[in-house]
Amino acid sequence: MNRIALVQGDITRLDAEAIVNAANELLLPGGGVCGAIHRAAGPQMAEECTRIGLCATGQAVITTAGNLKAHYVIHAVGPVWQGGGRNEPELLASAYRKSLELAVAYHIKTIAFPNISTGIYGFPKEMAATIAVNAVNSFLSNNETIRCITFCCFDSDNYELYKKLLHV
Ligand code: AR6
Repeated sequence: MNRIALVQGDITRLDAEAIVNAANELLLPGGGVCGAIHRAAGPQMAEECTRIGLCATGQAVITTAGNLKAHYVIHAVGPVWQGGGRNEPELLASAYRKSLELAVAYHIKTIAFPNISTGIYGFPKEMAATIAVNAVNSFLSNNETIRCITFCCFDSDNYELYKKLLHV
C-alpha cells in the first residue's frame, strides 16, 4: 500500500492529524509557511512555542494546533543553506526523521510536511526534495503505524520535482 501522498496547496487547510512547520530555532512566528501556520493556529500555539523556547537545527518539537484542523503542529527546524559544506543535507534529513519520530511517539497516523528549508532558508529545491523523499521512504520501511505522509508543495517547482520523484 502506498503511504505517501502529494498535494499542491496551503498546508494549513489539510486534514492531517499533524502538520509540520518549517520553523526557526527560536520557534518564533516568522514568514513563509511558519507565518501562515501561526496565523491560522492563533496565539495559544505561539505561547506553547515560547514555553518550549528553543529547538536546534535538525530537531523537532510538538505543540497543539490551536484553531487549525490538525490536532498537532510539529515544529521542525531545517538548516539555512550555506553552500552545502555545513552538514546541511544531513540536518535536513534529520528534521524529517525527528518529526516522524515525534509523530510515532504521539500515536499520530497522518502527517503533512511542507518543503522544509526551500523558501527563506534557500536550500536547493531538487536536492531538498530527494533528501525528503529518501528520509520518508527509509522511515516508512521500518514503521508500521503511520498511515499516510503527505508532501504539501506550495510552489509549482517543488510540486513538479516531487511528482517526478514519487512517480505520480
Ligand atoms: N503551505 C505550504 N507550503 C508553504 C506555504 C503554505 N501556506 N507557504 C509557503 N510554503 P519557508 P524555510 C512553502 O520560507 O525555507 C520562516 O520565517 C514555500 O514555498 O516557509 O524552511 C521560519 O520562521 C517553501 O517551499 O521555510 C524560519 O525563520 C516551503 O514552504 C524560516 O522561514 C518552505 O519555505 C524557515 O525557512
